[in-house]
Amino acid sequence: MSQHTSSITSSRLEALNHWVAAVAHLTRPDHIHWCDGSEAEAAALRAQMLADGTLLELNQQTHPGCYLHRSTPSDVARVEHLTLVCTRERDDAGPNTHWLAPDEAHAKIDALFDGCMRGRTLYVIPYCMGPIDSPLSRCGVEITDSPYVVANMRIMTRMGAPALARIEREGTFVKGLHSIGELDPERRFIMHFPEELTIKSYGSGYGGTALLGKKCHALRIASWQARQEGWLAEHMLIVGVEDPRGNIHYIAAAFPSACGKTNLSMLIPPEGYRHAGWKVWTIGDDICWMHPGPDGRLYAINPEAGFFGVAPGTDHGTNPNALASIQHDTIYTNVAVTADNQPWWEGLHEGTPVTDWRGRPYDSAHGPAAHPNSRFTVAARQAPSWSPMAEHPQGVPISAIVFGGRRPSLVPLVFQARDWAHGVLVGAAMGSETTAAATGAVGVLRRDSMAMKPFCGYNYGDYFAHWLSFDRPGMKLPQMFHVNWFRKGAGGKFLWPGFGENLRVLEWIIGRCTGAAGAQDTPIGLLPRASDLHSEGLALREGALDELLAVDLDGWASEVSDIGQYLDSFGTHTPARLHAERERIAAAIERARGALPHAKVAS
Ligand code: GTP
Ligand code: SPV
Ligand code: MN
Repeated sequence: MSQHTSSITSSRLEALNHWVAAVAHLTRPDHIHWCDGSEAEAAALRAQMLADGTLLELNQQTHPGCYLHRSTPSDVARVEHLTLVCTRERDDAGPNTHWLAPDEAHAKIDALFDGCMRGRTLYVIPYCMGPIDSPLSRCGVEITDSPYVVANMRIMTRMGAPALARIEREGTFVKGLHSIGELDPERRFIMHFPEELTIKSYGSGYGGTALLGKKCHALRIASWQARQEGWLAEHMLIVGVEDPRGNIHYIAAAFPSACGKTNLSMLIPPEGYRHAGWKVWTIGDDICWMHPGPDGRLYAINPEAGFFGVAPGTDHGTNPNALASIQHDTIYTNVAVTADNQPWWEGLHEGTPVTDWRGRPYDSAHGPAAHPNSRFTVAARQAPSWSPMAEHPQGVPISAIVFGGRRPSLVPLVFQARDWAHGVLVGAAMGSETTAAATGAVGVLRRDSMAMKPFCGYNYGDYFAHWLSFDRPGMKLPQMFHVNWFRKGAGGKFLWPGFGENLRVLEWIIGRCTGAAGAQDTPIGLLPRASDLHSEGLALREGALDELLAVDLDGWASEVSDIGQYLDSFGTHTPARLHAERERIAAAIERARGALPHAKVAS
C-alpha cells in the first residue's frame, strides 16, 4: 500500500487535507490510507478481504479474477425513504425528495459518525467522474471505511493518483463521507448537501448508497450543479448505433432502475441486421452528462468507468455482451454459486445453484437463489461492444433522447414527441412499475419523471423548467421518443420479445431523426404504422404488433388527467408551458374521441 500518512503535502490540497483531518478527528480510525489506484494496492486489499471473508474466491479456472461479496441481508438495495436532500429551503428540494434542514441533518448523521471508525482503516479515494482529460468531467473524494467500496470505486471510476493530480490542479471536488457503521437499517442515512457539494452516507455497504461517485455525486449533486451551469445530469444509457453505411447515431435513454438500460446499451443486433452491417457501440449503461456544444447539439459523456449491472436475467440469449464481459475480473454481489463455485442467477441457463445469495444451501422454498437485485461490478472496457468514443473528452453528439418504463398496459411500443416541449412532458409523465433495485414493494406503478425520481437533487418542477430551457435559438436539439418493452398481452406475457429485437425500434427512431422513416399522427404523438417497422425475421404472436401500436383513446384520456394531477403536485414550480402542453394533448384526445366514439386509433 502506498502512503500510510495522514496527509499529502501540497498547498493546493490544503482543503482536502483539512477535511480528511477533521473527518479522522470525528471518526477516530486506527489508520489512514490514501488510495493511489495501483494494481499493488488493489491486490493487497483483495488479500485482506479474502482473509476476513468480505470476498470469497469464485472458480478461478472458469472465472479468473472473479470474487463474490455477500452483503448483510438487510442491505441489498437502495433505501429511498432514508435518502435525503438537505437544502436550506425545503422548496428547493421539492416534494419529490425526502428533505431535512442542513443543520439538523449534519447533527443527526455526525452523531452516528462519532468514533465509528475505531479499529478500522479510513480510506481516502480521489476519483474522477468522466474521462480524466475531459473538461466535462468532475472530481470527488470519497472517504470510506469499507475496502469493498474501494475495490468497487476502482472499477466504477477513474480512481487514484491521476484524479488526485486533477483535484490539485482544479482545487475543487465533491466531498463524500461514508461509513458502513453497524449496517443497521435503523442507523442508516444517505444525505446530500448540494449547496455544500457534500454527501454523507452511514450504515450501508450497498452499491448505490456506498459508492458515492455514482448516484450520490453523478446524479443528485451533479443534477443540482447542472441546473446552475446549464447542462443535464441524467439516469440514462448512451449507445451508438452504426448503420450499414457506417454512420453512428448516438442515443441517450432514460429507463428507471432495473428497466433495461444495461441491456439496451450493449444489445446484439438480430441476425438479419448483423448481416446487413448494423453494429452497436456502448458508451454508458446508467449515467449521462450532456452539455450543449458550440454547434448547438447536446454532447454526452459517461461519467463512469464500469458497470454495476443487474445479474438476474443476464444470459446468452438476452445480453451476451454483458455475459462475455463478466467472465473475468468481476466482483459479484449477492449471486448464488454452483457446486464448482461458479456464479449463478435466475435466468442463467447454464449451471445449477447449490448455495443461495445468503450462503445457505439452496432451497427454492427460500425464494430465488440469487437476490433479485444481485449485481456485477466490471470495468466497462471489458465489454466487447465498448466504444472507443467513450474516452473522447468532448463526448458524443446525441441524435435522440428516449424515455421508457415498465408499462404492462396502455403505453405503445414506441412513439415520437412532436417537439422538445412535448418531449419534456413525455419524460415528466413517465410511469413505471417499481423493481427490486430499491427496498419496498415491487411491481407498483408510479410516476418516475425522466427515471430520476430517486436521483433528482432538487425540485422536480424546477427540473422540468430546466429541461424546457434548452429549447432556445441556436440549439439543435435531439428528437424525443418514448418506448415500452414491457407491454403484456391477455395471458400476462410480454407482447414484445425485447433485448436484441429492440434494435428494430431504434432503427425507426434513427429513421425519424434522418427523415427516412414514416409515421402516423395520433393525439399522443407520432407512431410507426406496422409497415414502418422492419419486421422481417421477427417472431410475434398473431395480432401482437397491432396491439403494441394501438392508441386506446379512453385509456389515454384518464392517463392524461392523472398526469395533470401529478404536475399539480409541484405547485407553482411546474412551468406553465408544461401545463399548456398537457392541455393541448388532452384536447386532441377529446377531439379524436368525439370524432370516433369508443374507438381506438389502430395502426
Ligand atoms: P439499473 O442498473 O438498476 O439502473 O438498471 P438497468 O436499467 O440498467 O436495467 P437492466 O438492463 O439491468 O435490466 C433489468 C432487468 O430487465 C433484467 O432482468 C433484464 O433481463 C430485464 N430486461 C432488460 N431489457 C429487457 C427487454 O427488452 N425486455 C424484457 N422483457 N426484459 C428486459
Ligand atoms: C439503480 O438502482 O438505478 C442502479 C443501482 O443503477 S445503484 O447504483 O445501486 O443505484
Ligand atoms: Mn441506475
